Amino acid sequence: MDCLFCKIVAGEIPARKLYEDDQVFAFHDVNPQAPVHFLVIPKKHIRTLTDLDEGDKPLLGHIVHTAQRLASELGCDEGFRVAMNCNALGGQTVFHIHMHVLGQRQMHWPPG
Ligand code: D5M
Repeated sequence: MDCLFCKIVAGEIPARKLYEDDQVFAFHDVNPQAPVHFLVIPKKHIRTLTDLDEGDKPLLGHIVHTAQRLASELGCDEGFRVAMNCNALGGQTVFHIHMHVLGQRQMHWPPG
């Protein structure tokens, strides 16, 4: 499959890995928008949030829990932001769902 993030999971493209288990993979974003900026992705290829089905609910919970745990490990307990961009209008550029986690700077609202 021609998917950048599937290739990262498979080890075909290098990434600065933070965590991996049987379901998820977490790595630093190559273009960080904050002092801490990492991505948590499912190992399973899901193109975008509109492709989720009922059976993906536990996986999404695991992604959120992994994001929170790693944010805490990276010193972000004072505050951090999670974001998932969905489809082109939502700003998604890599079509394998991913949760951005940003921290260690003041966040603002609304995002651009
Ligand atoms: O975000 C896609 C994100 O993926 C964006 O912040 C850059 C990041 N990215 C792209 N290629 C890589 C590699 N090779 N390693 C790490 N991070 C990467 P989106 O929400 O789709 O706009």
